[in-house]
Amino acid sequence: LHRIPHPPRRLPFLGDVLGADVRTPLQDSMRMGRRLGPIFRRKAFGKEFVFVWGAGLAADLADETRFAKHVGLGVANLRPVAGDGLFTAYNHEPNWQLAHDILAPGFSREAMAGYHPLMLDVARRLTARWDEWEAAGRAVDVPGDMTKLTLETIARTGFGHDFGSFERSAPHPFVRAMVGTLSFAQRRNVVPPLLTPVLLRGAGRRNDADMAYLDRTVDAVVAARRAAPGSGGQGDLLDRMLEVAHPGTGERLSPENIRRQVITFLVAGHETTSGALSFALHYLSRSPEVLSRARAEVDELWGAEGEPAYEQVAKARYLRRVLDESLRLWPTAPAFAREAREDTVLGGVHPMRRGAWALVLATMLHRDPAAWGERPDEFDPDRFAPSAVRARPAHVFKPFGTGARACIGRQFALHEATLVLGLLLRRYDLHAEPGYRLRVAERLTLMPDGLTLRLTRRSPAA
Ligand code: MNH
Repeated sequence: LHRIPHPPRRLPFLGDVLGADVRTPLQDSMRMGRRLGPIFRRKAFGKEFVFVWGAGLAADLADETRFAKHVGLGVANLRPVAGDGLFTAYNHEPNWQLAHDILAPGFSREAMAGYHPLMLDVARRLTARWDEWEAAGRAVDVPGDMTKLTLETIARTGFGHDFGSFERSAPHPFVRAMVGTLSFAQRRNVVPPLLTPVLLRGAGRRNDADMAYLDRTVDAVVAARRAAPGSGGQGDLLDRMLEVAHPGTGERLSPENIRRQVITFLVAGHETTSGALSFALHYLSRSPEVLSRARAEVDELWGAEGEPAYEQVAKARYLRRVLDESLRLWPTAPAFAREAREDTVLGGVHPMRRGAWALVLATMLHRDPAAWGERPDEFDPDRFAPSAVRARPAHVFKPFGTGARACIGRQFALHEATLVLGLLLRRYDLHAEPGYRLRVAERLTLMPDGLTLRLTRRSPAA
């Protein structure tokens, strides 16, 4: 451990909290990482965490024979909400493999093609709303509206449920409860456990109320489906949860586990995609050349009118690079933890005991000059041109995590986000607010804070 640097001034008991802000633990860690290098330690309240962001070390941690997902920190703090749902399950919990095998076919190409018309329908609701805002000359609330879009998308495609987000002016209470529990889980990382009952008492009570609200909402969604089996059309995620037995063992998910899975998918299935779309719109609004290239591609592939078919979405390669580049700079799930399966030596230098773990800072890994060159902070989608990708080492782009526990919804998110970005570019010119400087809000996930854009309808024959 002595080989791993840490900040110079440490306070007794409190640790490395000088200059730290409880609202931005991730961005504080990025600053520390810039000073201390590719692996560093950070201590808070008697607990010490190891952070890794160097390309070589992160690639070593991606070795699935020696390392696995670690359920710790923010992820562990979500256990009261998400239990042994897919995201928060411990590797050894039997419900992980069971649910993974039952749900994975829900993300196959065929399943995705089935979701496509519903995704289009939700996108239409967004543009109907943005048309009104445009006509009124008002700026749109980008993260707010992207959250409406992605929540409706996962709720309708996965669970046949309509939250009616676009018919509301305020966020749906489900979103407020979700943001509450995510923020609470993050704050529990930065408050000493012994003081949590005192410092977070009021917040703890609100959190209990938020969790109860999430449970009630989900129970109602499940009850509605049980009352009307088959209403999920050609079989959605909820049908799989309720009706599909494990292909090998014949085992099924328990009602309590289904509850945890529904919460998991409703939350994991929209919060990060919303952030990804929002960051991409921010960069597009500030990069006219990128925008016109992406738009030209969409015009050519999808035509000026009408809706793209399922297969046409993945063909928008340049637009996909825009999205990848946004996820490089601001991976909206900004860190993930890896633990040693057995005693091992990280990078041939740092001994780790079985069970020891480190946090991979994806935001910094994605800016390591060793992999990304001398100007890693610049937005440049051509970094994802095939030749550039081939020239880079493996395991340096990890917005969806790594290994067996990587994101199950990756294709879902990429399809949805590419589709929506394309539709928006085709329809509107985006005007950044002149005074806006990107601020990143943290609640375990990342979101551009206070981002608004003005729109004008594109002239049809542009
Ligand atoms: Mn998703 C796991 C990022 C969209 C459902 N997701 C992960 C992990 C990352 C991640 C990183 C791994 C975390 C860890 O190692 O601890 N996810 C994203 C991002 C987007 C995203 C950046 C959008 C952009 N995720 C989605 C969508 C869904 C989803 C959409 C569902 C429809 N993600 C999950 C689930 C897991 C997960 C479920 C847990 C998988 C497992 O452990 O088996």
